[in-house]
Amino acid sequence: MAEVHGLGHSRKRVEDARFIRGQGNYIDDFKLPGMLHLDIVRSPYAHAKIKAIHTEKALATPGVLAVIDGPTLQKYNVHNMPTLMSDTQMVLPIDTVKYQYQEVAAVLATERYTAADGVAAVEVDYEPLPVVVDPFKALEPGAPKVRDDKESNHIWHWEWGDRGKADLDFDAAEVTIKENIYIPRIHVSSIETCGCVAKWDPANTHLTLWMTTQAPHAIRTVVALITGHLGLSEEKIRIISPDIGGGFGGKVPAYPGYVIAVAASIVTGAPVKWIENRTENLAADSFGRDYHITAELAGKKDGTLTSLRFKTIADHGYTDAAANPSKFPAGLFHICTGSYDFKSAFVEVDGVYTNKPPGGIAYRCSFRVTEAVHAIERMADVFAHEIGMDPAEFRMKNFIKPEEFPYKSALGWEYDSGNYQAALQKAMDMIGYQDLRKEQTEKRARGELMGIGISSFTEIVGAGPSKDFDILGLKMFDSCEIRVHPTGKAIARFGTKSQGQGHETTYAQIIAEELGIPADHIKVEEGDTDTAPYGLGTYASRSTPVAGAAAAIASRKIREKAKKIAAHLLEAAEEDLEWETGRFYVKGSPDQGKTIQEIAFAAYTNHPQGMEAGLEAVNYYDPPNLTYPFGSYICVVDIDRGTGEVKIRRFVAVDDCGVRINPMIVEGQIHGGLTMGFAPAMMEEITYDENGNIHGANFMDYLLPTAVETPKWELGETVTPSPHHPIGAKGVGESATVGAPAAIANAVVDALWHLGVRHIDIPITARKVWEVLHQHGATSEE
Ligand code: MCN
Ligand code: CUM
Repeated sequence: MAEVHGLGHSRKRVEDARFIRGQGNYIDDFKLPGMLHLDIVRSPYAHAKIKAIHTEKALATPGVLAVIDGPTLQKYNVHNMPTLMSDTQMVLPIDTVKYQYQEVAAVLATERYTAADGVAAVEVDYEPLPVVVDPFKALEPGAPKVRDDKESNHIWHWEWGDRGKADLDFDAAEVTIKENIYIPRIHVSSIETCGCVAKWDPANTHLTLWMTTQAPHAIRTVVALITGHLGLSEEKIRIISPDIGGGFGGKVPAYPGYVIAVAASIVTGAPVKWIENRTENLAADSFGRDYHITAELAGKKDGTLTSLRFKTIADHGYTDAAANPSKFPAGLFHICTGSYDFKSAFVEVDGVYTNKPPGGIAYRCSFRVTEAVHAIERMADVFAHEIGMDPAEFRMKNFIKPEEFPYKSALGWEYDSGNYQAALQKAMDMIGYQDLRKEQTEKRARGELMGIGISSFTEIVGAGPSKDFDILGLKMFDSCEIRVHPTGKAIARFGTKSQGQGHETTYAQIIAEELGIPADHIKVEEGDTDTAPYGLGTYASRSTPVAGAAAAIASRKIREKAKKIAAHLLEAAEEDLEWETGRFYVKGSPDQGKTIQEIAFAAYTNHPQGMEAGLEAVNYYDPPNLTYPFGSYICVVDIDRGTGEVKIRRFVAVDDCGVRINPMIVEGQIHGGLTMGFAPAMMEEITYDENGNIHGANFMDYLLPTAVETPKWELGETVTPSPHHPIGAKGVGESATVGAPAAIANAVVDALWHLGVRHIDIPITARKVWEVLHQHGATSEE
């Protein structure tokens, strides 16, 4: 039967969990008195029956206290948990495993190394079952069934748009193009892996759970809902997300390890720590992408686009654990009309079960937007080349025009604001586009391969609007609570959770701007559910659009009250007061005024009779719309005909995220984001053999770019404020990851189009390019 690779449970494996990082308050460093450690036995098979788990040797290992398996958890009915898409995920299996590296059992021990030794000593008898890893094969009649509890491997069908109208526009089109575009499975590689410390206090029946989560409140509610029957109600659960060392979406879902640690702490009464190593992180946690898209565009010979049809097969692994808003099983994939004015559009997506780990968005992308952007931006280039038009001119012709905003897209989104022409023009000026085209023509005549690729993307970030957005029923608003202390200093707490985005700086700046309290007098706190106001957390670049807005609104509420106090102190009517940053003064007599610090002191020492003392406010912000950041990226590549190596010579990125709160942080976000766009475009990919053995479960096989491979980024900006956001800001955290891959892929195909190449799937490795060159008889020897 299936040949499998050994999983190598060893001490070495535990040491691998540590990776270079800076100082901080990380789970990996947590030590509590009497703390126990968990390590996990994982399946070498992608699909197998568990016939027996032999624990004798493990239990005889000094320091090993217990081996926990599925049936143990079943007694408390916590062997399964709901996914964010209301599917079922095993915490530990009762009898069958569904993917390689799936949790089979957990070993509890006094030391981390002892737990690993215990794992190595557990023997499991498996009976391998037929495996299906290809989602197309999974849909064929007679394919091995991944889930016994489901009718078939088909999870759901979702469609959006007007099929009839799109079909008519395709029938009437002068030009139609069609490509198959695969966006491979990839995995985030945060500096810290996932982990937790669960501490059950039996005397007070109270659980504290320090965990690497991007959404602490949502986790608290979910834990309360699934453990309510055990008496663990929500006020007895405190989730604290300390420094989590990067999230990138991978720390949104709940993983079995968290649940097992909680169960183990409740049973033993001791604190229990679980932390993954690098391989577990890569092989078992939520993945990103894995979309097989058949994309079609229709238009006229003069380059006018008319219609779009995208059909997608989405590989979800063995359970649908996509971190999507409930209403949108394929996320916001229907932003795929991008920056262009289409008359009609129709998209359909089918979700499929396979013997792979679950997941379905996590990788710096707000709900399938990268897949949408990659497909439309690749297709825009194919269309332009097909009709012999310059790809920049083609984009300029089809862009939604600045005066058309707010713009209702063919798939129903209302884009808030944009000026796509300005961003592309700026990128073209920065890179010297016309000269590069001239150079390309000359080089082509000499047989040299040079390409220029453009990506003019539109993002969609900032969920809520709560009318359309919820996760497991929890509405996607977000929150800010500000308390101004008597001495004019303040603390501000948020329902979001920074993972390295610098919220401590930028939130303080928003409040400073609104209230005139210096930013370094404002303490920003997130991630502790006992103190922070309820919020849905940080992902999908929603913090600035939603919690950032809440910070501005809460500040303005404080200003309202401050005005009343100032009027009282100045013995003036409120209407006669003017605000300048940090101070109210009497109209016409600017020297008669009170600073926010004086007002704050009075709020506690001399507030008007009949008014509540104190100076604080909270806002739960439900955005009226999403924000639509955008940008134009241009990439120049040179390709070696001998080796197929692609060298990125230049990469210009012009981003527009509306008003920038902190330009340095925004640039940092774009630098990191571009590198995370470059990575899957050129290097990262997780594949499986037909038996479900993973290729890419360590950093020897899963290639991450370092400073050596990463190109030099050249940044530019335009500023088109969001009309509905209180300070005109849009999100930016993911834009560059979303926009970059298409620019790189377009540049490579642009270099090869004259040879007859229309499309290359990412990652664009030297080997792949060499093979393409060879197929077209175009390597240096041919
Ligand atoms: N910002 C700004 N002006 C704007 C927009 C944003 O100054 N107009 C600032 C913000 O105030 C914030 C930062 O830029 O400090 C990012 O803001 P935003 O776009 O609102 O995104 P979030 O804070 O919600 O961060 C989430 C986003 C996502 S979803 C992923 S994935 C990702 C990313 O951020 N993960 C990251 N960037 C990351 N950066 C680091 N270091 N680590 C991660 O895990
Ligand atoms: Cu989907 S990666 Mo970010 O949204 O945490």
